[in-house]
Amino acid sequence: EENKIAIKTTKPPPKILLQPSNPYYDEINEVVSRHIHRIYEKTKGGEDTWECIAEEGELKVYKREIEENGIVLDPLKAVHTVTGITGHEVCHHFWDIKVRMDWEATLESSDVVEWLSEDTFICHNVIKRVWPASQRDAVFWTHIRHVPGESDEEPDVWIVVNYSTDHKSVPNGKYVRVTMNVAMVCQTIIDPPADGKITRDNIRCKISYTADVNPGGWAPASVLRAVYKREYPRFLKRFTSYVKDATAKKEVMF
Ligand code: 18C
Repeated sequence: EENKIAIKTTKPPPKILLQPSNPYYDEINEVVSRHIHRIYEKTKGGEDTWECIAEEGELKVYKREIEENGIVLDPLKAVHTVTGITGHEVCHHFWDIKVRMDWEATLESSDVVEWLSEDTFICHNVIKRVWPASQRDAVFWTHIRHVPGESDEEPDVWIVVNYSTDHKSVPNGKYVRVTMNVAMVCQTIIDPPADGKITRDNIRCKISYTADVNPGGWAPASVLRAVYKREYPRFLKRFTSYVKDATAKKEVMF
């Protein structure tokens, strides 16, 4: 109930990007830079430490099995290339909570807890219950950013990071609290046509999605791994086709 009140009294987004005076500023910058650097690290041979759990066309989903005190912490990463959409469009739809429930299949609810700036807010996700485990929730800041390419040859980057935090208006206790560090990192590739008129056919988005999730309390490892193996590829397919549909008839948002 406390949560409902917090949501009703949430102020509209401030029309200003994240400022150095914001108490989250340093943490957000640090976490975002780590994710951005990761895409430039072309680790040779690194792939064999990742196990491919799904491959379908351009989509590849990998995991690494890690358990700590019986809790599954498997880091997950996925790469995908999708034609007809830009990184800005992918990130916008991943970040915008107004459309989240249109593509999220594993949530019961998702609400804004507090706006920090135009590009950042704290939200509360209640995740659907998976039998026989207890129901989970998550509180995290979500931040969207456009970053210039590292060099002249590198395309610009659009990124969204969802990173767990605490908030007084969503006390821990009703559900088992999941923690996460999730990033959607995108680069747009344009193959200009001979006539110079760029349409959606000439655009590709290279997506790298990573999820480090701690399920909180105990959950049966075999069930959890089976749910992840089914849900992450499903999410990536469903979400990217959602973005394609949502943008198809609109002007390209570069
Ligand atoms: O990144 C995604 N969504 C973001 C915006 O909402 C956000 C959310 C991340 C969710 C992290 C995953 C939470 C896992 C919770 C563990 C649950 C324990 C269950 C115990 C099982 C024994 O960053 C997209 C996220 C895509 C999610 C893929 C995996 C999530 C599995 C969650 C289980 C819910 C299953 C619901 C089954 C019903 C399906 C119709």
